[in-house]
Amino acid sequence: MEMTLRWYGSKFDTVKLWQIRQIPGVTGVITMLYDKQPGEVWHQDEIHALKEEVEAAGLKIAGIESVNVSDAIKVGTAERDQHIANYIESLENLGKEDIHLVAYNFMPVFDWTRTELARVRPDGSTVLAYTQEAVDAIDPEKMFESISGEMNGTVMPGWEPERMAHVKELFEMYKDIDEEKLFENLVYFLKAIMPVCNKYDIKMAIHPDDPAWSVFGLPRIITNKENLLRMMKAVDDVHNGITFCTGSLGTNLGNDLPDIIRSLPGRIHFAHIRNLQFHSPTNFEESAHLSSDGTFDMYEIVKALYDIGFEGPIRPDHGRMIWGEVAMPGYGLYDRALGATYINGLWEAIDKASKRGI
Ligand SMILES: [Mn+2]
Repeated sequence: MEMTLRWYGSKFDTVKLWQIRQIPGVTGVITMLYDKQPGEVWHQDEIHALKEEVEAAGLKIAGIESVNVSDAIKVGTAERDQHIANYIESLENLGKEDIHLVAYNFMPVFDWTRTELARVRPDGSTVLAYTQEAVDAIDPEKMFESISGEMNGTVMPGWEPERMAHVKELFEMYKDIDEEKLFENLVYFLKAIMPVCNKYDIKMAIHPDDPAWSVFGLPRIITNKENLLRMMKAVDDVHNGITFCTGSLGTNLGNDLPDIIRSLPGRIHFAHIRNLQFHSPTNFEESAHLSSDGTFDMYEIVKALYDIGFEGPIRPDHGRMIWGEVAMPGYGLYDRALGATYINGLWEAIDKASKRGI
């Protein structure tokens, strides 16, 4: 296991590399070229410059989150093959720069959905939250407007104003796409990129849908154990793997997180760990990472990752906004640093107990 933090680049992130370097046990960052639109080629010199910047701060690039997949690829439009060719070129350039992990998602229109970005908890911290009632009451085209005021002036991944300006057209593109068609398009994409992934040993790690059910009538396919296993089988190559995100798969209380981890040995390449506190099955908020602050048993989750021999990067996923910090919602320094330290503590205890045969 390698402890990491997501970093949005010096142009966009309020958190600095030198600050990340001071979190005990954090050795790498998960980052990307944030100026790139889905479908564009990532050039080797651009990747190289990013890598040099990170390494100059005493850290390494542990993986890319994300090389985004364009809507043309997800829908399967006429532009799809050109965008896949560009994606392959980007992977090739990442491979040449010795980067071997790429996260991505296959969610239509919205990358992830929350209805509040700053719900106040009893201790005064603020967190991202979701209520189905709020989603049902809102016109999807107004979704961006409704939450953009809470973004603290930042640009949140998947909610770029340029994309959101075309949200009506995006919905139109997906109108004939059901879950089967979306799955077929995912398999088409994966089969096309597997040769370059094999050549450079690049592990692809799909991020689960968040929340793990259909939102605004859009299809969702990466939602549970059955679908994950189906995807693994459809392209049975170690480079076709998963970002195990507790906060996304865990939105569905029917998902047994440690059990899903144990069913995917060798195919989980990256882990996002956060906790959620549920008020009802469709009303939840993100909590501190600690088991007792939310619904998930973090010990059991980390233990399952340990037991399957997980060797990839972990990053504490969204954290609370605490201690007066102003940052991108979910991506402040302080609570993620606490999360990293807590997860490192769990890992150390599990590792030592295991080696002593306890
Ligand atoms: Mn995640």
